[in-house]
Amino acid sequence: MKNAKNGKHEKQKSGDPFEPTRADRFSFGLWTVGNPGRDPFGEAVRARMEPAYIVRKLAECGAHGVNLHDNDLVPFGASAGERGRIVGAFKAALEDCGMVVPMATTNLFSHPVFKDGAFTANDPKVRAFALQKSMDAIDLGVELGAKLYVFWGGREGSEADACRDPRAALARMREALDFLCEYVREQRYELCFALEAKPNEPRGDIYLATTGHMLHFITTLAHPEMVGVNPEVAHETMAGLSMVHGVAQAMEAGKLFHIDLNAQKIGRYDQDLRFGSEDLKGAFLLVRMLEGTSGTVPYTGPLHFDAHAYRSEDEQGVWDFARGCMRTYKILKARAQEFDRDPEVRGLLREQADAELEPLMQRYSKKNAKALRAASIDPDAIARKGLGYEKLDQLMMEHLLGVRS
Ligand code: DIG
Ligand code: MN
Ligand code: MN
Repeated sequence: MKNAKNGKHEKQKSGDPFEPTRADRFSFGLWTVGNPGRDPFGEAVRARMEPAYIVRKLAECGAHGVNLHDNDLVPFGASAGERGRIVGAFKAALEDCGMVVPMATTNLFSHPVFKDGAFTANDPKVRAFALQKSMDAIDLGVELGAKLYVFWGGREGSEADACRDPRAALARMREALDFLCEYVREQRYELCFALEAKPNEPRGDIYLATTGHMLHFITTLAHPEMVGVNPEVAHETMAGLSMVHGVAQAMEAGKLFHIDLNAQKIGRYDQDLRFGSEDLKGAFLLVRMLEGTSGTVPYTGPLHFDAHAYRSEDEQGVWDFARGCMRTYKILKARAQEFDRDPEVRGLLREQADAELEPLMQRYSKKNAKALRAASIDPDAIARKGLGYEKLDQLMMEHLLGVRS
């Protein structure tokens, strides 16, 4: 497996167009493939895997990077000596396998101290502890080469909503993020933040529930230029929203700093399923937008699968899951390229241009308003015209189903 050139592990070229390569920028969190299968109704079904082992196996699968929460690597309360030894072994595995750490984050949800939240907790000592832990975890992420830092406020929420005014929660979240932005600037770290929304679970309601909420919240921060979003398929779907529309708004705002890819059935708990394994049309349209196959500017950040194997699986099933995430992404990318090259599709998508009307609407002026009001528009004629979307969607389905290329 070793490449003579630099001793790094290179994928054997199998000729399979859907085999992942480093260039695909696929990443997995230690907690994803390392998920032992524990759930609220049952114990772990898989043994714990050492981080260095996960790095080697992900490299074999063709991944580019591995992400982590601080405590995925360094146990809570580990001594400085233990931290040094653990981080050293992890760095050696990364170096040996030619893997990188695109993103890091803090576990602000497992330890009971965070039972009322972290940055938004009513107890100032909890909020202070969350900042201490986050600064340490940011140091670790930067030491491992991360350029992105995710904040998922898993416990930032409520059940008994009289416990705090939600506006106080927002103010505390802003205080914490502004503080940590200043920390990163003072340390001269090359690091951006990405905020991840989720509507509920583990809290009855989580503040800043969707990517749309986050996009507004970012505008209220002291350093909004340092902060973007990390939308997750399952979380937007849990909120009953379109992931594609949320990601589109983030891209349009220049705020898609990271993305959590997985799959989800609507109306369920956070399933974090293998990418593309539910809502295949949604996954296709998401990949189409991320890859810009219709001619739009593509997303160039990490493609992170925040997902885990079914509890039914053994370790082999975990690697089947990881390969499935990446293969499905690459297959959908190829299908989207074919779809946007299809002459019939392009004909249906050709923009209805109107050289007279459009300039009048693009900028207000008295002259434009007068001309617009004078324009002759026949609403009944327009209403009678079909738009061909049935044909367009059927063509998309046929590309997806592989009967049209
Ligand atoms: C869950 O969707 C969250 C946490 O796993 C982590 O903080 C974040 C990073 O992808 N996603
Ligand atoms: Mn999730
Ligand atoms: Mn996530």
